Formats: sequence, C-alpha cells, structure tokens
Amino acid sequence: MTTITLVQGDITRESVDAVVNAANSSLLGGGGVDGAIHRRGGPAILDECRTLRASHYGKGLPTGQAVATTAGDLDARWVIHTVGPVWSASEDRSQLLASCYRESLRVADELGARTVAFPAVSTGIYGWPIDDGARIAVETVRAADTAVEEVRFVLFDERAYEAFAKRVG
Ligand code: AR6
Repeated sequence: MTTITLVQGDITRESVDAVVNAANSSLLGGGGVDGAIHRRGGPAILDECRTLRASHYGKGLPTGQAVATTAGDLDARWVIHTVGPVWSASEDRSQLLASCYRESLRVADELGARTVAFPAVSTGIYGWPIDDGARIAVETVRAADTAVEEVRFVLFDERAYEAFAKRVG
C-alpha cells in the first residue's frame, strides 16, 4: 500500500530514497526542477547523465520514460529523471504524462527505493494545467502496482499544493 503525502517547498531539500527530476530528453539540464537538482546535487549527476547519453540513450530519453542516476550531494540515493510531455491543446498527451509517474515508480522498484519525491511533472515550463496535472499524477500513483511505500508530491507554490490536496482528499 503506497501512502501519498503532500509537501509545499523545494524538492531538492527533501530526504528520500529517490527524487524525481522533471527533465528534458537531452538529460543535460535545464530550468525549473531540473536546474535546481543539478545546482544542489552537484556535477556527479551531470557526469552520469552524459554517460547515459554516450551509451543507452544516444538520442536522448524519450518522453514518458525514466532513468536513474546518483543523487550527488542531495539527501537521497538516486535521482530518477523523467521527461514529461509539453502541453498541447490540440492533442491529448495524458498517457505520456501518466507514463512518467508509472515508469518512475518502476525504476524506483528496480532500485529498491521505498520513499520517492515527485514534482508536478510538466506543469511548469512545459505548460500543463496544474489541476489536470495533479489529477493525472494522483490517479496514476494510486493505480500503480509498486513496492514504494511513500510517494511524496513536493509542490513549489500554494496553487499547486491546493490542486494536489483537492485530489488526495
Ligand atoms: N521544487 C519543487 N517544484 C518545483 C521546483 C523545485 N525546486 N522548481 C519548479 N517547481 P518544471 P516541466 C515546480 O518547469 O514543466 C526544464 O528546463 C514548477 O512550479 O521544472 O516538466 C527541463 O529541463 C512546476 O509546478 O518542469 C525541461 O526542459 C513543476 O515543478 C522542462 O523544464 C514542474 O516545472 C520541463 O518542464
């Protein structure tokens, strides 16, 4: 049974087994959560991302998939990088967003992670509306078959926190 908890704050400050990064397919960094994780986690994370690009992910990590690296200086054992879809008003990409949560939990299970912190994937730079992003996140985690004991959603601002609180109930 997975417990869902909600926290408002900066995901890079959390103590968990695995922190999920809202990455892009290059795996080489960016803004938002991605920028914060690489800043606070230090260069070891980028080193492993470069190694992944040079081996399994020559074309980058596809949208909806997830891959783990060290967490560097973060208070965690692993960072699980996932690539959310860019929001589109004309095309339904919900399955890709759900896949980010499912695949991240699958990777967490492979690692043996029991506590996992997630940001609200795609709801920042990628433009996904927060209410719908929260719905997909919570529904997907609830439906997941995983040994992860705690999924902690770490929401940056009050609006995002409230959107998740409404879904978790
Ligand atoms: N801790 C927790 N949540 C945060 C933090 C933080 N430190 N910083 C931002 N958020 P985003 P995306 C919230 O933009 O939409 C990057 O350039 C933010 O308010 O980080 O998936 C990547 O390299 C929002 O609710 O990720 C990609 O190119 C949520 O986290 C692209 O952005 C996700 O916002 C990915 O865009």
